[in-house]
Amino acid sequence: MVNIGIIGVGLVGSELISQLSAHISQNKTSTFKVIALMNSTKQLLSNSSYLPLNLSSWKKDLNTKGTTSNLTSFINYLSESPTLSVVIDNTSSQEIANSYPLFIEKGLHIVTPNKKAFSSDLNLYKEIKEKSNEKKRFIYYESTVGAGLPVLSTLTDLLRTGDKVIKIEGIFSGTLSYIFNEFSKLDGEKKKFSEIVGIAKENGYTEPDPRDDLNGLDVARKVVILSRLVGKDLSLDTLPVENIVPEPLRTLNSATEFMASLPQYDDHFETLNTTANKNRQVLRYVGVIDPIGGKSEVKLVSLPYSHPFAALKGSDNIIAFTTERFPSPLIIQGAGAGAAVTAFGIFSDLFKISERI
Ligand code: NHO
Repeated sequence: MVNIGIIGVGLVGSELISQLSAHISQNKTSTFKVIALMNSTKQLLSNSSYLPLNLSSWKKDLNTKGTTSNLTSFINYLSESPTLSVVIDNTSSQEIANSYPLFIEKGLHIVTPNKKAFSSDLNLYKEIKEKSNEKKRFIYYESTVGAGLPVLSTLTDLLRTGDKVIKIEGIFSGTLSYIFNEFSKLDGEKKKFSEIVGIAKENGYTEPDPRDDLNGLDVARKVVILSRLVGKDLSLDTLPVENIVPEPLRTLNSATEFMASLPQYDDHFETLNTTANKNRQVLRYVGVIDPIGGKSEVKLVSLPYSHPFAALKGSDNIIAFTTERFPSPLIIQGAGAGAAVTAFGIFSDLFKISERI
């Protein structure tokens, strides 16, 4: 049996519980057992026999029977379980990420879509990698890049079989993919930049404040994660990142003020787009990992209409690996945002761990 504790039961965590619940009810031989849940205010632990929680009433049970969240007691409960346990961190909390070395010390395996541990302090990253090797504990974080797309697993396979990565380029943000796929095209209906950002926000594709997408930090974190996996000590503070939020709008107090002021900059974005279109090019927001030249960066670029990134649709991600074995790049493309595909990535990581322990 694999005992599972889930920290973070928001959009992604709730979807993961639905996918787990469906799997467990359809597979009599399933080895997964959810024994503990936690959000920022409450936690629900099973009893001392580590019986599975009832996944059809978890929301109500967490609210009515849950006790005040306490990370120490949650982790101790999991680590004292008679079978090996996996903790799934579905938060975006730096505090939880900082505790991964402790989780590993306590004998837990980790699965997470939380980018913080792998893209913040380099020392934390190194400590986690060293401790997990030393203690033989697995830490899988496929969903941090490209949601459920097999990006990290593909890169890991290329590297461990001896391939040499020359460059990785991609459109890593579902939100920015949507915005530029809609805004920058050669044919079809043309909309204003602010209008498209507004539609993306209304449909829930953006962060509550779209500046958190347009500032490039989310893409930068993904570039740092991939660079570190390739073996480069890249950090957010040394990576060049093009923040496309117009400078005067960066200090506005609220998302509402930002959205109200964005139309003043429609002409700026329109000029960029028209210049690109004149050369039969389109605008795309890309991340580049350049382990050899050391020129990793995140930026808005103009790409020829024939480029694979130019034909992207909706909020899809695309990642191109150029390596010694794949001089014509190996390309991974597909839905890279949303709870269903993110939870799928987490769930498949869970399967990988369960097959190895
Ligand atoms: P929510 O809905 O805010 O839920 C967070 C949960 O964590 C809540 O239950 C909260 O109470 C709990 N929590 C927070 N701090 C806590 C603490 N200290 N202790 C205990 N519990 C705590 O967040 P989401 O949306 O469910 O996201 C969860 C994680 O998945 C985050 O790390 C996020 O970055 C990551 N993630 C989410 C998505 C998504 O679809 N929402 C994606 C990828 C990764 O592919 C997705 C995507 O859209 C990517 C991106 N926006 C793009 O490409 O454009």
